[in-house]
Amino acid sequence: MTRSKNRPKSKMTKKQISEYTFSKEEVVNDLRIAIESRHASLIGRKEVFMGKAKFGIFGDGKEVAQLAMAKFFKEGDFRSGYYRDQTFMFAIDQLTIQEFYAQLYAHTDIEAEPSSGGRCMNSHFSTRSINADGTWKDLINQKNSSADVSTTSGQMPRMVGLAYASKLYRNNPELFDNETAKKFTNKGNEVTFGSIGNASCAEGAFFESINAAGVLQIPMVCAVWDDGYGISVPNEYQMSKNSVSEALKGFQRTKGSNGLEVFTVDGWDYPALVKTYKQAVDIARKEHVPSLIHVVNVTQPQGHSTSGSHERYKSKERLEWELEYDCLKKMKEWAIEEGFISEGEIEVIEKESLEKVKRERKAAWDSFKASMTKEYDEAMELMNRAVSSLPENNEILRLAKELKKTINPIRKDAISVVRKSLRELRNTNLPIKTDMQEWVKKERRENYERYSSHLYSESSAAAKHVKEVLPIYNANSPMVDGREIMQACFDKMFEQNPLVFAIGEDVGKIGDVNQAFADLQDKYGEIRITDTGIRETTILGQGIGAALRGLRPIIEIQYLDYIYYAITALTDDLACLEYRTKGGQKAPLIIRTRGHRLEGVWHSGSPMAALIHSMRGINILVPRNMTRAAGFYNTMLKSDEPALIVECLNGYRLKEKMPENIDEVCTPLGIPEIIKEGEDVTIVTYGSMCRIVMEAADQLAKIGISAEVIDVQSLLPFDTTGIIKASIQKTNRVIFADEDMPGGGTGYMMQQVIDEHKAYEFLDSSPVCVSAMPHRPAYASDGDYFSKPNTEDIFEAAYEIMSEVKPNEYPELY
Ligand SMILES: Cc1ncc(C[n+]2csc(CCOP(=O)(O)OP(=O)(O)O)c2C)c(N)n1
Ligand SMILES: [Mg+2]
Repeated sequence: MTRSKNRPKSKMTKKQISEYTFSKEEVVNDLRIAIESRHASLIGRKEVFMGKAKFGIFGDGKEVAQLAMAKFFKEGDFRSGYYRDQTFMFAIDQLTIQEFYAQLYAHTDIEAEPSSGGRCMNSHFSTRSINADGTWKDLINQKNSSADVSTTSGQMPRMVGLAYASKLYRNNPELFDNETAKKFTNKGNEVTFGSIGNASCAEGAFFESINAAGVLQIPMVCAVWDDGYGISVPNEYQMSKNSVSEALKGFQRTKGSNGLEVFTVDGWDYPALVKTYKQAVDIARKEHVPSLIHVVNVTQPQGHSTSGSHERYKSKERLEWELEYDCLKKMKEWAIEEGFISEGEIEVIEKESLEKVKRERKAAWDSFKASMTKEYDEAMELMNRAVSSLPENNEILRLAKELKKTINPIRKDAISVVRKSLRELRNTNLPIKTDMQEWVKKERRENYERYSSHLYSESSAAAKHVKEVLPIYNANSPMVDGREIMQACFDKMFEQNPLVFAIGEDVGKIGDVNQAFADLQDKYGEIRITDTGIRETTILGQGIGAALRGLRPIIEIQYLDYIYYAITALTDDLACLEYRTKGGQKAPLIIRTRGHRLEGVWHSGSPMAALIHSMRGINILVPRNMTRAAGFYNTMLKSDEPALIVECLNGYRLKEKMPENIDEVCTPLGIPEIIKEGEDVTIVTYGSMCRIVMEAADQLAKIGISAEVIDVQSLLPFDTTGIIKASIQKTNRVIFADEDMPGGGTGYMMQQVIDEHKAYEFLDSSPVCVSAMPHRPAYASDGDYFSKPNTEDIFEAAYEIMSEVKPNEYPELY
């Protein structure tokens, strides 16, 4: 291979120089992919400016590096990347140009747009891991991409987890012949390929992930596409030393230490990129050592996205440099110089590629338009009939005309006019009214499927299908500490299912801070019950990635208050995973934590509303004791959905009777339990508050007030059978009580019961919420008493209601 004098010197470091022989066919094919990808970007931007798509973000300028990345990506491997990776997806044959455009237009059919069924902005890539019935595909036989998120660095924690799964599969001998594992792994040889933008490396999740990868020693090869900017902000504002690889030098592994391989290579230097990737992937696959490949001098020919133009923030010199160092230009020059291709041949490829991209774009647009035609035609027909049925109504005529002249009508246009027309038909009994009503109902159903399905699993393994199994006790069932119930439950899980593993701060050697995993590391090995660093985001990421690859993680967040450190991974990634892929991926991850009452500002939080409203898509379970908690773990393990299980911090030393069937007990989701029957007032609560409410109920009973106490048990899903409404039908009065702030968890419960379940019709008194003070709880017992709801508060809330009903019997207390 000769080097031209004119071409700048490669940035490859010495260690990167290893042999790789290119074939003509390979180079020509790569060039063709890159050229097609560039045309796809250029035409994509025009589509947005023509108003056919709402927003566009493209991978131009990063084509060549992605060809190199794709070259070493094998079946079973995973990608965790971001919106610049279209060329990679084309090169691994997991995205067609037509599909690329289908996503730009938001085509809702997964056959047309398999990444997200039209739910995600363009350039959010993913492959489908699960079949229509919710069962796993053989991921070991396909090339996989986990589902992108828009948030910069959101892909990083999951990247760690996907790579961590290979480590678990390689190091746990019990999984070598496991039938399930065979769908996901060949002895842990799979590599996870990542990508991130230079500016996004300034995020905490990036540094946490790099550190975790270096500590864990996992097969993760992460590229940084460095175009010098994050939208308009240059590197000097983003990164120490202006360079992520410079900043990360201390992470470079050395003899006898862990860490990463850190490479730097130019984004226009095709052979150097290929060699670098070869080396990094070889190391990852063989040794399970991670790499960071800092791909520098990358360009962005069209600027960041369709939202602006880069002329506003790039200097003339920079723009000129970008033209000169455009990776396509450089790759072509190299290929000609090396004799792989002639200029004439390139011209032919350019022409053919442009034609192909235009063809595929048109096919995507035609198919997108056709998917709307049925609704439009149906609505138009209904409107025409409405016009003739009610000729004197000018509004219907106006709406019909409006629909008729809409250019490129979308579903909203069709449905909106029919809904508005129904208002005009309200006083008639015309057949068109019934037909329109039926049509709107049908549309609601179909559009629910298009835009709102798959928030939770829709398979036969959905958590809601797991049946309740009650605990069985015998005459000799011992009373034990709550933590022993948990320990017995986990012991059985590890024994019975080799795919189960647990990680978290202090869960390994000491068996968690409350010892529910005590002795289990000794019994099942360090690979099954593992200590981690203090890094909640990547603990979550380890769980998500491993669950995406068929394992059954139980990951622990040491205290509920610390969950905020993992909130982005929870809300942006896990909670919307099944939704944003329209049922294409799932991560049945169990998140274990403990919360509610204990001591002080950061150790007794119960921010349930914050979680309920940021984590739709994850089940949120709040057992009042450890037996119910064990039942939830068993339920979730039988299901294919993720859950957050919040154990009661003050429950580990309380005595409970050990069930005989601890490995079988299943607490059902969405089914509250009436823990005390009563007639006068229903008190709805959960978690540690159950004991306080029960104490108050006993005290109320002494003065003749009969409270019915209901433990909600699961907040998401919430009372799916109407038990609370039925109780209110009996008592006609209700109190919602929890430890969250005012308007938080209680506000949510009240909305569910009064608004959603329509229990207001049975109420004879105003519903009452008892919650904590609107600040974090103060320290020590008095801090708890004056910050959180206590027995007296509950007693008095119920008393006050009854005092309004029977003032003579219950005169005001004070
Ligand atoms: C958490 C978060 N913050 C901000 C944004 C808005 N945003 C989207 S892309 C982007 C710039 C990213 O730059 P870089 O990482 O260098 O990637 P590039 O687009 O240059 O390839 C920003 C600020 C976001 N999507 N997510
Ligand atoms: Mg950038």
